[in-house]
Amino acid sequence: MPTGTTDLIEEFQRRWEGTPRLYRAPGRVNLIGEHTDYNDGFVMPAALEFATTTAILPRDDRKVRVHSLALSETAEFDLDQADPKPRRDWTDYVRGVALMLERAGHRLRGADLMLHSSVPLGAGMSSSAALEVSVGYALLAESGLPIDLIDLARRCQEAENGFVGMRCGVMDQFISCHGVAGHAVLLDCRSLDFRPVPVDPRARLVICNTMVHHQLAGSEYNLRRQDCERGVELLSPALGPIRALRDVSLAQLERHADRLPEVTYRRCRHIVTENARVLEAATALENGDLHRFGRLMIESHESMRDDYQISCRELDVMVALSLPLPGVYGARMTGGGFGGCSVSLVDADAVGHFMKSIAEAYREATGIVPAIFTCVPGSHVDAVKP
Ligand code: GAF
Repeated sequence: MPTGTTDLIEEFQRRWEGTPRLYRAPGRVNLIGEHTDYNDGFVMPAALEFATTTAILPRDDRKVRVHSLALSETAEFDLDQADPKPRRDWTDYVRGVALMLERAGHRLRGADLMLHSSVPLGAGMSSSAALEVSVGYALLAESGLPIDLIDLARRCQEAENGFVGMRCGVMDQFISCHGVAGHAVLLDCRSLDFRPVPVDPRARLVICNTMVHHQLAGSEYNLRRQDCERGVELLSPALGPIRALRDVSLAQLERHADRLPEVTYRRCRHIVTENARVLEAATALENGDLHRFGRLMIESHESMRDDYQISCRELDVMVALSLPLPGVYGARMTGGGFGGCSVSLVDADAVGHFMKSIAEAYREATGIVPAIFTCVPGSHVDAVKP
């Protein structure tokens, strides 16, 4: 498995002729604002240094051949195929992105692609968005087409929604397209206005991978989205025309709680309070108030555990074991939920001790060896310089 760009080029040349160009797109960690993106709300992710790299060489026809190094599998499809159907495997991300770009009017060239990713798969670090964005960017660039990063993020989201069948929001694709090194990004998922927020150098972000991934993640995700839509439907007659939970305040939600079934009310409460937390967290980080930021992370985790019910035992254990350790400002699960990672904000001087202690404590509590690493916020999708 190649790790460097030279290795990837050599692997490509072992399979196909010619010298490919490389494009890399990062995965992400979300600092706060979970499941708010598809409610037109606010999120604050950071791009990771882990990334998916696409090696690409354009062809003279409209065929796409794609090889995944991780899976040692090759697939082939034709850009002219009318109405392609999903195959329910990894190739859907590639075929879905090509399809949505074409439908949006981008006439792509056929190409040979080879994929390599350092984003851990299924760990909630957005390996699928990294794959979509690197493939989409590579196809556009090698077709000689102009690249609008907002449009690319939207087309990649459409590929998930309309082809893969995951009703995700735009956060993951957006941060892969707009990550800023050393910064988190505060994003308004309705207007797509965004503002980079520097991550305070006195603290580090530590990602703790529980190493568990529960199968219900995909189906429960879409159910949460339905719960939110139901909330909007039931609140609308009382609140006037609202488009999304983004338009509801906590006071309004409480005033009209009797219109909602208990579960729907709790789902809505997570979204409404989480939106408020994201905005406050951005201000806290900008003001260097790490204690306040950490407190908001903790409240966010509690809301996901109790109201939105997307945590799991291992994530709760990881967060509970993290919080009492010296130098920890806050911790929470990150990403879609039902497994994956937590993210902790830890004093820079305490990071070494934290990483060792949390690994031991989690292994003792669960019998699972976790993966623990510090995260330096990385940059957005780009061509890899030769
Ligand atoms: C997944 C989705 F892809 C995102 O759009 C977002 O909803 C996230 O879960 C939860 O915040 O990563």
